[in-house]
Amino acid sequence: MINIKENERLNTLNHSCAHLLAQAVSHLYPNAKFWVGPVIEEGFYYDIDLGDEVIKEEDLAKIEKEMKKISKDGKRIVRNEISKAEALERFKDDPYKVDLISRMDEEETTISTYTQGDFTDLCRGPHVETVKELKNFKLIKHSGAYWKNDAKNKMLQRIYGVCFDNPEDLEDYLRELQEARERDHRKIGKDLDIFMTSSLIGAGMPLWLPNGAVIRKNLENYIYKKERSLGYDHVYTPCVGTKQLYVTSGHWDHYQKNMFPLMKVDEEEFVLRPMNCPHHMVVYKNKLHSYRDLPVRIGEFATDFRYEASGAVKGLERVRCMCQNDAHLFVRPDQIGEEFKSVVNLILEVYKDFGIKNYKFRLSLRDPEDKKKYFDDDEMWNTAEAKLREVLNELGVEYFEAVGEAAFYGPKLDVEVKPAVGPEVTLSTCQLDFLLPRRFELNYVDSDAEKKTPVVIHRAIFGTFDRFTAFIIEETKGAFPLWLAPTQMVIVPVNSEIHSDYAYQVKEALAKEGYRVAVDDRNEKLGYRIREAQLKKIPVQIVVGDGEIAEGAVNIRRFGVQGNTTLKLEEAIKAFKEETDKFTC
Ligand code: TSB
Ligand code: ZN
Repeated sequence: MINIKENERLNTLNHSCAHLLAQAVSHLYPNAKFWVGPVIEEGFYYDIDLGDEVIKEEDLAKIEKEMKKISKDGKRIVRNEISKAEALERFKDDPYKVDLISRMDEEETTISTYTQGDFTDLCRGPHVETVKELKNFKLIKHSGAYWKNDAKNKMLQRIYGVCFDNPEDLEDYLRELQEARERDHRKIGKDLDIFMTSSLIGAGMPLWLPNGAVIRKNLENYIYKKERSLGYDHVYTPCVGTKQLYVTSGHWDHYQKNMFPLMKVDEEEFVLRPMNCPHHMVVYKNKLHSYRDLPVRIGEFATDFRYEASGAVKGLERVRCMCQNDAHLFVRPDQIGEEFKSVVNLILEVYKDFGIKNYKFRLSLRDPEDKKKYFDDDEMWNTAEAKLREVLNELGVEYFEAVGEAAFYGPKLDVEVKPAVGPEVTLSTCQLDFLLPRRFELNYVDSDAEKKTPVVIHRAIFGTFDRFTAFIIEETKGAFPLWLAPTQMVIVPVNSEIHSDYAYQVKEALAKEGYRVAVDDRNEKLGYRIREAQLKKIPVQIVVGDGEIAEGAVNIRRFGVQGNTTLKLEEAIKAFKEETDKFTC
């Protein structure tokens, strides 16, 4: 979908349309007060204080109608420049504008306002010439939004919209938007009973329902098998740690704003862990290590808790309670390149297995100016960043660099993907760290019998099971591959009375091989039952009738594939196993 914010013309158009929206709202709600109305990737929004009024779905049509009326009227949009003092005087009755003006740069001697008919707003511009140009718009949705994104502040009404130059572009965009909404993992997750949320549990704390749990378990098995074959050892560690643990790791100083607050138990202070690295450092330290033992690879499917703003949490994609597919690799300095390469190759292999094609590698580097955010050791940063670049170039992997996006302990390679709705997110990550092993005083005995400090590579291939599942739901639109689908096959006897026994025999044979199979022997028409299985996106539908019984066979239809094939039951099982064994354990 087009990024409206980054297209100059559409940016101006949408910005102007935000003013048109505000003007219409000012007509319909005379007490309305306006906060900000920025352009975003998907169009624009305006945050409005309507006192106690809450915008409802049906209000949007009413506001759109008023916008159309103003647009037809065709007033010019006039820019004026006034001094900061004048602006403060002019808007003195509007606390929101006073707040904005007061925070403007002292050097900003002139402030611009834009007026169209009876409506004036503060704005840097630019805008279109007349409101007549604002014809092809649509108000998309509304929500509550805390003033300045702070839950302690008043809840404002946010109205979203979008505007184009011509009706065709608007129509195309709305169609794409509809498709994206259909693909949204929150919708599919609900329709297919994958996960739920409950205010009683809390924002950002999704519950994985049985169907979701099957997917997750299979993802765990899949990656566990791969990691075992690469020499990883898996551990289980608690999802709390003492405050001291996180003081030692440096998270307490650098990551506290992302952490849940302290808990006091007796005289000890604990935190819910936001990351597992400190625990894994302690595991490494439990044993003496020789240079010959390295790399030591400690993996865990580990639950973490992070503070995410309530407005930022999103389905399974951005949660407050997550499970990382985490590992910390303890390597000698001379092993960094090989091990980093092995992680990148694992990422590439996994993405290939899942058919993920649209992703970008991002090499996140520190901002050398930002001494507060990053551990201060120029040599460490320069060496680490150079090493990662070197390996990426050697592998011929395409990537872009992002300054100021590194973790506080080192540079990292992230994989960025675009969800159906909303901005890009990171899935996989691989991070180099020279700091944590020093903080925990880790060592290994080198070939010269000297104690040396290992380097740590943090890596999460799926990122979290939560985010990866969200992404896979959107990639597949809920039509999961056979090995991953919650219900893999449904057996439909042609006639429930006559063919059910055989259907259950087939089910038993498949279940014995580990497949998740259901029988649909309801007293409904065959076509209806097949259609319903298709609607549920079940990968395999098996029809059995007289012919199949006589031959010991099954008639197979695949989701999204035209036609069907008949195979002997043993042959069918062999074919299914060939397809799924690679992914299962
Ligand atoms: C890889 N210490 C490292 C670890 O060893 C670490 O925690 N890295 S992280 O902060 O980047 O998190 C790992 C992955 O978790 C990210 O790449 C991202 O895919 C996922 N993730 C981060 N925050 C959230 C969240 N709020 N909801 C869901 N997944 C998240
Ligand atoms: Zn880590």
